Amino acid sequence: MSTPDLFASPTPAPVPPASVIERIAALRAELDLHAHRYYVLDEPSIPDAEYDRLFKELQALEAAYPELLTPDSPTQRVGGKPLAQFASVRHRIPMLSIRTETDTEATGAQNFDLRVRKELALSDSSPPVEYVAELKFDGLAMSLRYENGILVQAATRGDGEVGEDVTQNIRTIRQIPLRLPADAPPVLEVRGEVYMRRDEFEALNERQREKIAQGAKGEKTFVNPRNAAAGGVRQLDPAIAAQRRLSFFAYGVGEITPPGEGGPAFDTHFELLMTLKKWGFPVAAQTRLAQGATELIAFHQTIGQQRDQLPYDIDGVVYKVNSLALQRRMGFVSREPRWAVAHKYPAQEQLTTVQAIDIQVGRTGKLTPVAKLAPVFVGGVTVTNATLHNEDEARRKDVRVGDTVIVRRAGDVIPEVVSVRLDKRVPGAPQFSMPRQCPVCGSAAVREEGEADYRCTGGLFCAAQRKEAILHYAHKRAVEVEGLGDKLVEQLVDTGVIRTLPDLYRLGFTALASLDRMAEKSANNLIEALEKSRHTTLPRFVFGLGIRHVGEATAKALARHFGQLDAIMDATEEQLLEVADVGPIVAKSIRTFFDQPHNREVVEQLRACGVTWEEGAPAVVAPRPLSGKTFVITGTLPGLSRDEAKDRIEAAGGKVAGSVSKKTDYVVAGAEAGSKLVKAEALGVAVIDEAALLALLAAAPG
Ligand code: 5U1
Repeated sequence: MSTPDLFASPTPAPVPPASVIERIAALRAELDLHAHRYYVLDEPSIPDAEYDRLFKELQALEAAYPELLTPDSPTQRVGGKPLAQFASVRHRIPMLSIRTETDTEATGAQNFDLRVRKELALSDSSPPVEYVAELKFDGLAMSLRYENGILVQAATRGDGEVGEDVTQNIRTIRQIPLRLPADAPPVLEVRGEVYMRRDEFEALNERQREKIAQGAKGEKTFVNPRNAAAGGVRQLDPAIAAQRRLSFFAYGVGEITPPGEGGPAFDTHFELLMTLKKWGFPVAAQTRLAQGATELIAFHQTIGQQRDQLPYDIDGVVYKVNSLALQRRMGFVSREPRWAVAHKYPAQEQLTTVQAIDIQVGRTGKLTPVAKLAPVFVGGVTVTNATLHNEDEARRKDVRVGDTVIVRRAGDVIPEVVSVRLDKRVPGAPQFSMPRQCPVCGSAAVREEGEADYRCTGGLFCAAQRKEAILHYAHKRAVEVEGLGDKLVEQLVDTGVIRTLPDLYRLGFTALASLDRMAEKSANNLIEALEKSRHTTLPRFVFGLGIRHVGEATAKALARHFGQLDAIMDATEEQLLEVADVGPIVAKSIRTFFDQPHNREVVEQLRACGVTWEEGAPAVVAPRPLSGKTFVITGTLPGLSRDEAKDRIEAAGGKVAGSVSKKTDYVVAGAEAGSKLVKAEALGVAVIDEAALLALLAAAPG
């Protein structure tokens, strides 16, 4: 009997062919190059699809030859497992902080230049000192350590001596090279700032607001990009950090191989920055050489004017003595170099008080609560309004009239209340609640399930929605009034020539011709187009009313089903649900629209103005197989997404509910069905799988 040889070496893995090794190297180099062009230079040179194709090819080769996988591969940015906690890192060269000049006027730059000149014992007749002027990013300081060209560690500043090892998260930042070119020194620590772009911050908060609106627990919005970036860097799970889409700018170095040991020799800070750029690090394009105080002041002013248009927050600019020899001569005091200063701009966050909470109605009927503020100078302008976004946000932040709040204004973004100083709240201040009526037209304001916003339902009548309603009505796929575009509607409404949709048909030549830039011919053309639009079709008219959720296809289905406008206007929700294209949300929206007397009145006036269409008999409708049946979907179905299953059930006349009760007819259960399945079994409700559902649906037309 032979025993297995426990110590025999395992079957050796096939040696990867040279062609594979070469291809992997070529793919990595090419992907690194394109990522650098895309993320750092903002100059993509291949389509995204081509990048994805190369990336997938590399992934496939690495999967086939795992022994060729290296941590610096572009496929390995989000590779690590969640950590229990961050390890401490002692900085080999401390991360200094920077002296701050809070005088936001030109004198701030002059003071620094005077100090430098004094420190260097320069006389009045000596030439200006050469500086490097940079941006002061509002993010968090980071040290990136490369050994033999590979990123081996990323550490936060911490107390300047000891920081936290956040390498896994920093690897997910596409702008940070995982590998450096061959001429980079054996040891290089790059110091810079991790930040979040404003558009990424807005998008992140929008996603957070949606999650909160849908009832997600433990989610919150972020106060500003800096906090969102700091939170991202300190995520224990790198997959979450990757979703934050952070960015990086380099502005200096820590430890670096000295020239005597094969490292590079730099004479100036500017030369150092340009070399970092050459090695693949993002360096802000605004970085400039500046001669003396005059050019520092000019830089401060120019960047101040550009500040709002920058895609990220800055809180000031930084001036540094350019000569490294002079920097060494000046040294530092209490962890701050004497050769550098941060010259601030007016803060982007300030304290003020809430005088009222008003409701603004947007062009599409969205109601937004807006805090009316005691005027406050923030981010360089005086702010008197700040958005509270929606009911959930206003409640979550619990902003009340009389509160002291922190307001933020950065860039072109609308000012925002970021938090309330609860310690300063006036006792008894009532909680904010969203009105149930549109403050502009008095129509009902409704919030649909799963949505964050309340909307005015007086679409045709509401002054706030007038322009949008007219444009929609005149659209070529709706009632079509040729030549009635954006600019003209703007002019007609702003000059008060038309106030409501029917006023369009009361327009006379004189009123039109009196408008700015309206030639006689154009006025005649518009009158002709309006005349033509009087003869329309029922689907076009229904679509033109701009009822929420009623697109062209639904309008056609309604017209086909009911034949006449009055029948649509008077239909109950149940009757509307009989229409092939109409589910509960759409039915409710139609019903609410026609329940507003103002909307009906506008329809009547349009008819009185001679807008006509051919009416027909209602279609003979075959009874739908799932009419009157209620379904609950639970778990993951093998072939249909939940939305698809829901759409198909509703199209067949059935209803889909969120929870199981005695009234439920069927529970459709997929993989990993949970408590709903248990409840269905307990209540004796029929449980079916996807196949059985498809069989029920097969009996449905279309
Ligand atoms: N641009 C820039 N920002 N920043 C921040 N340079 C710069 N340098 C810093 C800091 C804290 O510190 C060095 C002067 C040590």
